[in-house]
Formats: sequence, structure tokens, C-alpha cells
Amino acid sequence: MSDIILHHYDASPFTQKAQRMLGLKGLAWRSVETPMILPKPDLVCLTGGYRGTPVMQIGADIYIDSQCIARELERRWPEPSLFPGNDPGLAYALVKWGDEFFQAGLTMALAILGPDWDPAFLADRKAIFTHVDFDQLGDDVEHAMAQLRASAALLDAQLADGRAFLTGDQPGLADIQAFGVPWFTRAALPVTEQLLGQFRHLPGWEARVAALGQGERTDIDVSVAHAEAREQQPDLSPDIDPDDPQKLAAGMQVRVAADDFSDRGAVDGALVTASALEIAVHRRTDDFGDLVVHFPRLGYRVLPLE
Ligand SMILES: N[C@@H](CCC(=O)N[C@@H](CS)C(=O)NCC(=O)O)C(=O)O
Repeated sequence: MSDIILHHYDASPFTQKAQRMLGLKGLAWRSVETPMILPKPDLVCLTGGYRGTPVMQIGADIYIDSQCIARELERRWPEPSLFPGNDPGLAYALVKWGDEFFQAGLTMALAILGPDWDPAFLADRKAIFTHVDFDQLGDDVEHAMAQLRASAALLDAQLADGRAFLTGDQPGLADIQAFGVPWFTRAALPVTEQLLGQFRHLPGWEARVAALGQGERTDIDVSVAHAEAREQQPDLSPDIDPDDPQKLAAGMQVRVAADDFSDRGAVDGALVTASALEIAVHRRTDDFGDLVVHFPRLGYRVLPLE
């Protein structure tokens, strides 16, 4: 049986990234479907406050964000690699470009679909997209379409020599970073077909990335995930970079939250890991005992609480 549990919902382009990683590696995993809006008590009791998707759980270790999930999957199951061209730095750097690409699709979705959304869903999204001016979306939509096309044009240019995947013959994290936005805009926004129509290398590439699949998925009840968190023990040995620019130290109480495009909740805990690319905090909980919650450093803010 696989140790991997994904807490997620399928409609998210970020969940789709995690699923393609599992597909590329051919891994078995267990699925816990979360609601798309708050409240999410069964998830937040594990994360300590993060409410986004996807979240990976392996025993009493909780991995926040598709970036962190990629790093942990590659560490534990190195083959087949997410980096067929041995270019991990570039592939992870695309996280930030991928977020920019997502912003374009998000603005289009909010402007075109938002008015028809269920009021509870709309209110939830208004609360998390604090940087979006919901009264100006109509003015922004054409700009967003131009931005979507600009990023799509980069992909088409990269594929123009007939290669199967962005970095060559083999699929990797670069493809997975890039794939989520065309996937979601084509599915949700019919105008995408016309917007991206001139980019003739994209549809074949999108189909090849989709064909990575999702590995071997089994649906489970969240009580199974909670029992495993309770029964297992995380590694609490500290790993702190002595040159940390924020002077973070082992055991320091900190608050960690995404510093990107949405407020997905903050997590408080005692610092276990602080490196250039990783942050992890220890949470001592009544229900589960010790948990360690892992985050990427890139795109997350660490606030010392003492
Ligand atoms: N950088 C994060 C972004 C995750 C993200 O923003 N997911 C959205 C769904 S597309 C989300 O969590 N929305 C709020 C929610 O579902 O509660 C990642 O790569 O995992």
C-alpha cells in the first residue's frame, strides 16, 4: 500500500500539477477529496490553518503546495525523475511564471464566470483573492486575455522545433508547471480555443502531458488519513541553515503563510527546518500528537512570533 495521501479537489489546476507528478512517477496514492470552500475542518486540523489544495500527507508529515510536493516526491522516489534534462533549478523557477500565467486565467474566470457563481463560492473567493478588485474585473479581462496569450506563445515557441515536451523528448516538471493553466482555461472558458487557436504546437503537447495520468489512485475516507497522522511520528531533528537571512533558529515560534496571489491561511509552529528552499514547523496537537508541516521557502513568508 502507498504511504501517499493527497488532500485535494480535482478541479484545481494546482491539484492537476500534483496528479501529473504522481502520474509521471507511476506512483500509487490515496485520495481524500476536500471541499472547494471553507469550512474544511478535516484538512485544517492537519495543516494548522492552510486551507488550499493540493496538500500531501505521508504519515505525520504534511506537505503544503505543489512545489513542496514535487520536492518531496523527487526526494523519496527519484526515478523516473521530474528533471529528465537535469535542470531542476529552471523547472522550479517556472513556479513563479506559472503563477503569473494562472493570474491571467484567474482574472478571466472571475470576470466571465464569477457573476454566475454560487454566492457562497463567490464570497469565499472574494475573501482569499484580497489583491483583486472585483469591481474592475470587466476592465481587466482583455488585458488578462493578452497575458494568457503571451505566456501561451512562449510555450508554443519552445515547442516549435517539433519536440514532444518543453525540455526535449521526455516529460518533466517544466511541462507540469506549464500545463495547469491551458488545462483549466480550455475546460472552463470556451473563449480560450479562439485565443490560443494560432498556437498549433500546444494541443498535441497538452494531450501528451495529460496522458501522464495520475498514477494509481484509491479513494479513502479522511478518517484513514487522520488515523495515520495519529499513529506515526514525524522526524523532529532540526535542520537550520546557520546563514539564514532571517536569523531563524531551531524551536523558534513562527507563522508561515503564502506570499503570492491568495490568502490560503497561516500556520503557527516551532521551527524544524529552515533552508534556502524549505521551511518546516512542528505542531504539537491534542488530536494527532506531533505533526510536521512542510512548506516551500520560495513564495512563502516566515514571520517570527518571538
Ligand atoms: N502555490 C500553490 C497554489 C495552490 C492554490 O492556490 N490552490 C487554489 C485552488 S486552484 C486554492 O487552494 N484555492 C483555495 C481553496 O481551495 O481553498 C500550489 O502550487 O499548491
